[in-house]
Amino acid sequence: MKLLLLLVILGTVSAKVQDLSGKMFTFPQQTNTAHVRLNPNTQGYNALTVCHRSFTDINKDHALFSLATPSHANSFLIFWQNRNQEIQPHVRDAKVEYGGWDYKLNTWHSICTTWDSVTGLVQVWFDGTPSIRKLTTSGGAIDGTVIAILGQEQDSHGGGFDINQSFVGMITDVHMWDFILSSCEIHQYMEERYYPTGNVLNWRALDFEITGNVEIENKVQICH
Ligand SMILES: *[C@@H]1O[C@H](CO)[C@@H](O)[C@H](O)[C@H]1NC(C)=O
Ligand SMILES: [Ca+2]
Repeated sequence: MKLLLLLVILGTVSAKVQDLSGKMFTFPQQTNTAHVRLNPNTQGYNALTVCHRSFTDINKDHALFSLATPSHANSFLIFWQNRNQEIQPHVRDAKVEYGGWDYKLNTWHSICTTWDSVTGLVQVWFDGTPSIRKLTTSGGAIDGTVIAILGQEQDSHGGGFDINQSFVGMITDVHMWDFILSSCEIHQYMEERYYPTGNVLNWRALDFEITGNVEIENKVQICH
C-alpha cells in the first residue's frame, strides 16, 4: 500500500492528446526516472519509420527513442553509443552500427530510421544524409503491447532504466509511421518543410504521459 501511494505521488502527471507543434520536451537533468511515454495509435508493425529531432550536450551514451514489447526490450531502439561514436538502431533486439556521422553537441540533429520486416533492412537518415542499408532482423513483425519512451532506455518492458543511458537535452517533432516514407518525404522532414504526420505517433496530436522532471517548452529559436 505504502509503495503504491508513493508511486502515485512521484508518478504520472498527465495523460492527454496535445498538438505539440512549435514545442519541445526538455529533459533538464540526468535521472533514471524522468521520461515521456508515447501512446501509439496502432500496434503491430511490419515496417516502421521513426523520426525525431534532438539537441544535447552530453558526451556519453544515450537513448534517443526506446520502444519495447514484452518479448523484446529493444524492439525498436535508437541509441547513441559514445565510445565508438555510433548511432545504433536495434530492431527486435538485433543491433547494427552506423559510424562516421558528425554528431556535434549543442546542435539540433534530425534523425529518421526505417525498417521493413520482409528484407530486415534498416536505414538511418542523419541531417539529410542517408546511410547504407544494413540487415537487422527479417521475417517477423514487431508485435505485442508497445511501450514507447523518450528520455530513458528500457531494459525491460516499461522499465529497467539506466541513468548512464538517459537523455539530457531537448527532443521535438517525433513521428512514427507503420510504413517506410519515401526518400523525398524524409528529406522534407529533415528540411522542416511539409511532410506527412505520423500515423502511429503524431507530434501534432500526441498521446503522451510525462513522469518526473520533463518540461514542455517552446522550441528554441535563434533570432537574427
Ligand atoms: C554511471 O556512470 C558513473 C560514472 O562513470 C558511474 O560511477 C556509475 O556507477 C554509473 N551508474 C550506473 C548505474 O551504471
Ligand atoms: Ca540499457
